[in-house]
Amino acid sequence: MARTGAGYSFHDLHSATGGFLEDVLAGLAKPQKELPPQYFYDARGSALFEAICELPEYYLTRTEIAIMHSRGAEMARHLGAGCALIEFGSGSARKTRILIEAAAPAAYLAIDIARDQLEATAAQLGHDFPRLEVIAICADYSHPIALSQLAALGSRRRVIYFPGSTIGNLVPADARAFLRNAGSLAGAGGGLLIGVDLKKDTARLNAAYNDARGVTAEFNLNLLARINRELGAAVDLSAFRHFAFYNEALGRIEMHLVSTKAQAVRIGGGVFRFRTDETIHTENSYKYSIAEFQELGRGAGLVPVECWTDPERLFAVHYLSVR
Ligand code: AVJ
Repeated sequence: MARTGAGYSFHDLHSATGGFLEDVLAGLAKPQKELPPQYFYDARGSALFEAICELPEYYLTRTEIAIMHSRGAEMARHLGAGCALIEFGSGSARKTRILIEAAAPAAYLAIDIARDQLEATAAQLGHDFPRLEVIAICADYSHPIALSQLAALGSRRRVIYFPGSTIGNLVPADARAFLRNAGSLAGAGGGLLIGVDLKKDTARLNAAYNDARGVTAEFNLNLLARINRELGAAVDLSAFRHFAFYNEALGRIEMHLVSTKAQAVRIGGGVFRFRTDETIHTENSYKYSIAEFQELGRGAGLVPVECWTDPERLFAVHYLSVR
C-alpha cells in the first residue's frame, strides 16, 4: 500500500500482526526463553520508550542529542549537501531533525515498524522541511526489505543513519552483518552515521536500565501486556518482574522478565512452564569502546572515518564510509 499525504509518501510493507505470534511461540520454546526486542514498540511501548529517554538515569538520548547539536556541522561535511538520508527505526526522529537542519539532504527515507509514529513523524518533517523529499516505509528493517522505494532516491549519495545505539540490540556477529548490509544499501561512495553507547562504569550502566521511577520495568513488562492485548492471552503480569544487569564479560546490558513463581503460561495454543526465578531474556544492549566499534566496522568492510563523543565520553557517533 502506498499513499501520499502533504509533503511525504507512505508505504506499508508490514502486516499488522506479522509474525508476532510465531516469534513469541518460537522464543518461549527455547531452553533460555526469549522474546525479540522489536516487539517492545507498540503504541504503549513507544510512549514508554519516549518516557525512558527523559529519565535522569537514561543518559543515552540526551547525550546523543547534545553531540548532534555540537558536532552536526562536522557530520554534515561528510554527508555532503543534497544527499539521500536513510534512517532505520526513525521513531520520533528528534536527532534526525538536527541532522537535517545541519546537512540539508535532498531526500529522507525513514523505515520503522511503529506505523502510527512513523506516519506522524513523516508528516511533521514533510511540513517543516518543504524542500525535503520525505519517504516513509513501514517495515521491519531487521528482515531484508525489497526497497523498490530506493529507486526514488536516484543517483544521490546515500547515507544510512542509525542513531540511538539500537545496533546494541544485536549480538556482535549480527551487528557486523547488519553493517555490511547497510553498507551495500548505501553503495560505493556512501556512508553510515551510527550512534553507539560507550562502555563505562558498571553502576552508571545498571542505573540507566533500572530507573527509580520504574519506567523501564513497565516498558519491559509491556511486552507481556502486548501479548495479552494482541494474542488474546491472559498472562499474569504480577507474576513477573523486571530484571536488568550489565554482563561485563559480554559487554552488554541484559534485560529479563523473571517469573516470581512456578507457573504455566498459555499463549495461542502453546503452554509454557516456568520455574520460580526462570527468566525470559527480552533484550541485549551491547556497549562498545570506540576502538571496538571501529574494528566491528572494518570487519564489515567499512572504513571508520571519524567519531564524535561528549566530554564525559558516555556516547559515540561514528561515521564510516563504504569503499
Ligand atoms: C533503543 C535499544 C537503544 O538498549 O538502551 C532502553 C532500549 N531498553 N531501556 C537501549 C531500552 C531499556 C534502548 N535501545
